[in-house]
Amino acid sequence: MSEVNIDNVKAGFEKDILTVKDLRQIEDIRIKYLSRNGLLAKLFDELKNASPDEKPMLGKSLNSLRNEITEKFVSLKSGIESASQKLASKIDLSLPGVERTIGSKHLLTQTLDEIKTIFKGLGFSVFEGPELESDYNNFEALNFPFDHPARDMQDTYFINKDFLLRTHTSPVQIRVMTEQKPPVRVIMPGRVYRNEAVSSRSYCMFHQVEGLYVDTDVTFAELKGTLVSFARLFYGDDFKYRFRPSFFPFTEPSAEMDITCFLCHGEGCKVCKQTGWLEILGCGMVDPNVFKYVNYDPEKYTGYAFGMGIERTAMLKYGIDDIRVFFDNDLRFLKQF
Ligand code: 2U9
Repeated sequence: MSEVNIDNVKAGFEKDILTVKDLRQIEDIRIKYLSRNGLLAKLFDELKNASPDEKPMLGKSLNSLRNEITEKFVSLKSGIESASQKLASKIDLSLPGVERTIGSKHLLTQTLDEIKTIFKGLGFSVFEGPELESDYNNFEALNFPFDHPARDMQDTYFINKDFLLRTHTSPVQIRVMTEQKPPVRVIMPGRVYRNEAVSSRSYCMFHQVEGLYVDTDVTFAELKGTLVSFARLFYGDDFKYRFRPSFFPFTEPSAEMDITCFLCHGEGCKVCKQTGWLEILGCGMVDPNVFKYVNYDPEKYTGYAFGMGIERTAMLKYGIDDIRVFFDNDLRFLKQF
């Protein structure tokens, strides 16, 4: 035994008591230093081996270390005991618990979830792509002419000459077709950006979900069947529908799908602007030019595509008349859904 051991035990004890927080840790300290097999007992045991010259001095040092450790231990223990008694007396176990408010999914997420579930049931898988896109994927490969107005800074947020914030989710279709050979049957949901004046009808950022099916012998009749099935599952059975001819650079022929207004049932009201019809989505057969950009043989494959705005879809279904409410974070709106 040597003075060093006494010093080590003393230093170890001083360090250990700094982190003690509760009665369980206090008991650990007692066992480590003061119990029958503790460090102090070990030091006393080793006293036997000391030389007769050293013994009296070492015995004295050990006794004073034991007294010091015991005193500090007792005062630390009583301090912790009285602190925990005080805390216990402050807690009123008869009080009712604090009620936690539980959040819910944003209406846009709920709407998108519903759309995804329906299309998954119709055999589509879900694919997502980046919001920052190349001009090539967003415009060029989608058959947009170089002088198309959407390519103007007025309508598109350009990052530089070659990159931009995507204006639709259609570039994801280009990515899917570049990576996979037909058959492909996918929907692509996501955020898109347009440099437009903010109003009750338009916002600089919104969400779309687009769909694409490419295989041999895909027809417009299949496009109609799929979209009517979707509309029946999403909007219910009580409507008539029509497909109106339209134009998109990436589809030919193109159409817009209308259903009879579910507020006035086709009679004419404020929501359908007295027309009796609501436009719910755009669609068409993929333009063969687009297939050339992704190395699909336009002689072998045909495909259909469609797209809808998620805000617009939710607005139609729930009779919301201002797109800005989706982004205001006003709980009076959000809590209704
Ligand atoms: C590829 C080929 C075809 C996607 C399509 C629409 C029609 C459409 C609008 C609905 C409202 C966008 O949110 S909105 O402003 N979209 O009407 N989208 S066909 O067609 C594609 C896409 C990619 C390669």
